[in-house]
Amino acid sequence: MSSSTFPKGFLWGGAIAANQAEGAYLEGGKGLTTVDLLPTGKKRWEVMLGSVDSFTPINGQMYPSHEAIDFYHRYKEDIALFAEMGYKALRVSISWARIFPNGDDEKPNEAGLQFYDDLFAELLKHEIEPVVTIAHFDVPVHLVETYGSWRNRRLVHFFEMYAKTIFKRYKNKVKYWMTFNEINMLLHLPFVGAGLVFKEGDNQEEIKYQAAHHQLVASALAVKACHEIISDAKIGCMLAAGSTYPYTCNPGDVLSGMEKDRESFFFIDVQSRGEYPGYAKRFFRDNQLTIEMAEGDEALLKNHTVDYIGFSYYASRVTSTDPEVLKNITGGNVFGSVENPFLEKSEWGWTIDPKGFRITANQLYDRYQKPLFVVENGLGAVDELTPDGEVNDDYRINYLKKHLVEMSESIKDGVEILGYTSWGPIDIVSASTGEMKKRYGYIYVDKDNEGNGTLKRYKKKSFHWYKKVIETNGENL
Ligand code: BGP
Repeated sequence: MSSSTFPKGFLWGGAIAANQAEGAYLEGGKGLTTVDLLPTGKKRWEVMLGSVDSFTPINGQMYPSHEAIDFYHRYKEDIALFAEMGYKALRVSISWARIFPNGDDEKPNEAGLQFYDDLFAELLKHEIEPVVTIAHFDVPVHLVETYGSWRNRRLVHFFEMYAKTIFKRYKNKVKYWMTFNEINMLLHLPFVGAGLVFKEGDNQEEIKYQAAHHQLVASALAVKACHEIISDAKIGCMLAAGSTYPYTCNPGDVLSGMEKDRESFFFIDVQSRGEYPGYAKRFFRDNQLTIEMAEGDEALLKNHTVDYIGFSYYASRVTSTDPEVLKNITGGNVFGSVENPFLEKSEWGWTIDPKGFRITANQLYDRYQKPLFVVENGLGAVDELTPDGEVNDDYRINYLKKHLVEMSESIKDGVEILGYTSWGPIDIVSASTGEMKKRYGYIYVDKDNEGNGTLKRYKKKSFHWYKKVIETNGENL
């Protein structure tokens, strides 16, 4: 019997985020978070870009994260389905505002702590490892309104307090942690990545990199605390990854591709190598950005680097120096990528590039020489539930199969990968659109964009396919 490429103990599973799955947005003592203020439609993008400094009144309006798919009440049923698929791991995030409703509370909210205690216990009952994201785009609104969110250094202290609280509470249950989800998203969607709301006259670039510095320091403090409190834990960073291809072999395009990748690598260079790279210092100089750093920050960053590199992969990117080429930027992506004429796209215009997955994994491993963890990958698509409750999502099986083949090629290349938690193992709210229509799951949830539906769960065709993949440890893809 041919042995599988995937190592024994490979962490097969799925990934969700509190704000996209839980619902119960004000239940159990939870405070409002930034994501609770995101409507659907055009306004969503304006808010995500940090360009809206007043929010439509929240009470009485139902926003996508308010109910989501009610995972808060249904997690036992959903975890039983994940266990039926044979999951070894489930990536979830803790909602900061369930633990500290205002973010700067003197004491944590016990009901919030208890909820995740029960959730992790349920996972462990099914022998599923919790893989926990400490911050997945949801900042307590009070921290935005009172301190200006991550532009304010006070956030470092509040985050450290939050991280230490959950490490102490869950140290016997959770051994895999990561700090900020897609930390590089801060540059592109500043409200989503860091709760930033810009005012008239703000130097937005400087505020974004100052907020980034605060998050990088907070991340290092969390790494330090995690190693002190949970000696056998692994704590990582998390990057929205995807290698950038030059549109032509014109050296200008190649240089542009390198610089585009460095926009994202900057965060991981600091979190994994422990210092600001020279190109970042040049960028600050060339753009007259003054980043305030406190005494001791450099030593902190140097001494508390991450154990692994977590990343999401959805697509590769393309850049060019030709203004004509730059005119056809693909829709729906924040990285300003131009169309790749060699590749297909999803219904939301996201490039589909399985080989890019192997390129990206090799590039990250070559750069950091630390274990990788694929904590997001998947296909958002419009699924059709037939009258007899079937969803024949061969297109999703096809997408995932091709990506898993390339991931196995990466492992054959010598890339060490801890696990693969595909994004949205169950249909949840889409981050960019706030809609249910963009479905990723192996499990269909009966809820539409308007919030109608029974919330009933249905196993899609891909449910049975992925179950087999896990059963055979990826042997017959
Ligand atoms: C990443 C986020 C996830 C998830 C994913 C898919 O940026 O980390 O939260 O949403 O994108 O994106 P979308 O839901 O917009 O299709």
